Amino acid sequence: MQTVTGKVAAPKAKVAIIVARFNHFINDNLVNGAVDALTRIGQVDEKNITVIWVPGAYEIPLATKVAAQSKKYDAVVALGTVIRGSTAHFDYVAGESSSGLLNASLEYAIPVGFGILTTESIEQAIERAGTKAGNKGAEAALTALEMLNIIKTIKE
Ligand code: INI
Repeated sequence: MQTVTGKVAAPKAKVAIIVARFNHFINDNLVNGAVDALTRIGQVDEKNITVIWVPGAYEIPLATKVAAQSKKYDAVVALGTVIRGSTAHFDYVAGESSSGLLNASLEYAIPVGFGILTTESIEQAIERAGTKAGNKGAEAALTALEMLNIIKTIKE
């Protein structure tokens, strides 16, 4: 029997963090968590991390697709916050963002760490952005690196 598991460290990886400006006071913490996890745990060189700001979560899939198409990055970390209480079109923004990211990931076979918070309230978002429920930006970053290593191993 052979088993494939992914390591997290990817010292040579080039990573794009694509993040929404909407709710940026929360997203700033997701970016900090992602950069910390990429560099401290993933051993990614800080000069190989590019942070790309887009208007909102709805725009993240397009930027992800273009980033993947450019072949400049080995992995993408998508970060944003969609809060149900603040928008009538929560389901559209959250749903389209999520399915658009999956689509880009599958089309270009590039790992996309999904760090878009979808919460009922601002409090829940804060909890997931570096307070009592951890930092989803860091989790998404580590997942992207792990998938990058798994894909590499599968292809070998
Ligand atoms: N964008 C977000 O990232 N989070 C939200 O909660 C949100 N709300 O509440 O509407 C949001 N809307 C903007 C959207 O992502 C687009 O930028 C906008 O519709 C223009 O295309």
